Amino acid sequence: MSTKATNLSLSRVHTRSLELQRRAERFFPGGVNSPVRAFRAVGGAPPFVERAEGAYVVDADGNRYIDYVGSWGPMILGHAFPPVVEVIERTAKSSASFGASTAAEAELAERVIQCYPAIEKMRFVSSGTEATMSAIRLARAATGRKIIVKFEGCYHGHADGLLVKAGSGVATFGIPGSAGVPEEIAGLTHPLPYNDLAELEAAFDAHPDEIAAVILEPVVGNAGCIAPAPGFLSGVRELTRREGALMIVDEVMTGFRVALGGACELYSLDPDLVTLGKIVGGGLPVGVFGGKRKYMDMLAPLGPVYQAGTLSGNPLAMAAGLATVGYLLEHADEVYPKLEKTAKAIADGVAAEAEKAGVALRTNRVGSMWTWFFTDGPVRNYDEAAKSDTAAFGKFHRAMLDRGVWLPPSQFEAAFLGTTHGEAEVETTTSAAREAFRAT
Ligand code: KE4
Repeated sequence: MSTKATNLSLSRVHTRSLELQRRAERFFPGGVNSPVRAFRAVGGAPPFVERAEGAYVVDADGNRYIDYVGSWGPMILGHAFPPVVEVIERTAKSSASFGASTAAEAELAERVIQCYPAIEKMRFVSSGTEATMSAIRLARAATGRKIIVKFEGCYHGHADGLLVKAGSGVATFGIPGSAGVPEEIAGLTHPLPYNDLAELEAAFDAHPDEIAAVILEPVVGNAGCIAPAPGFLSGVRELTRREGALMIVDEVMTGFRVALGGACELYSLDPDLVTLGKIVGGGLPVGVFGGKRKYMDMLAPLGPVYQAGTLSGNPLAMAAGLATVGYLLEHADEVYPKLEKTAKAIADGVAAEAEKAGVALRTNRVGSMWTWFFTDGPVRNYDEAAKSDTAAFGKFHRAMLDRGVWLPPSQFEAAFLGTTHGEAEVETTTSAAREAFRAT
């Protein structure tokens, strides 16, 4: 597949994707295995992807797109990164899974801990949801407390207690939480406004010795991208330490993304527990929860907190993660400056086109994750993000898709790019935006 800039043709056919969507709807609710893929927030039928390479995906009708979803974060080195492809092919020849320990688990763990000094011990799981769910259980066991504080618009996966005022698909569909979560469970989760330390302090005052943990996205991606206000993260650390609650930093999205050591490196954080996912698996299902040894050693078989997983530490996933994290470790000095340069050019380039077209757009970006909010005000928390004109975003999304640019299909998601995005993609994306703003 050539990597030359994609054409801006509007005559995109989606016949095959429509057929596949109709068939998929016979098997899966909404025809999808994860709600946000249904494109409900932006309208139109979702293209079905057939293959991808580098910065490009190709759909079932042969249409090419510059990809800014990147599997929702994992594809930081581009699709079909040759070392990842090669190691998966090679590893698969020795079987895909044993249900027994392998050397590869410790090899990847060593590299994760090299990037995350806050992690003294860890455990692999198969998704970000499992990682955060397990970290919460550990925090409750370690403190003997029940209440969990999260922040509105943050999404930490779909474990019952974390679907309260969550972001991502929950925000996309405008639902306060999820049906099926008993109020006895939802009531133990207290959602607060992001970037508001006074509200957090008030929560601790109202619930002395009752809050087990505060879990947060250190850079929000699931309300769209929202950066921490200066002092917010250190304030959370100070308050949790003072009040005997654990600080759980959910880096499933930001880990290895905003820096090699994620937000922990970028903001010099020392949390009690960290969760990881996405990039750490190189596109295969991997989640991590880890942190201080005194908490992690409470896990079975050493301690009383049970947690397990059939495919935890899966050999293929370990191999893909090792190839990805190993490459990032070795080439960080060139990878992260390149990502920063390209992301800045794209985010600012589109914002400039919006300004020329008189479209109200607010760009929030941290490294190579960003969101264009269709609003003229600042976006520092979920309430402000929710003021965005989601209809305008939907029109923009479709106009960009028709011009070969695949953005995350929701105003309340972050866009991502990888090391294979370059000047050609900056040019095409900016030109497509110029036309899209004119057309919508
Ligand atoms: P998974 O269970 O989807 O692997 O991870 C849950 C999760 C936990 N924490 C953070 C900060 C996350 O961003 C996620 C998952 N992110 C979404 C995208 N916003 C996954 C995409 C989807 O749900 O299809």
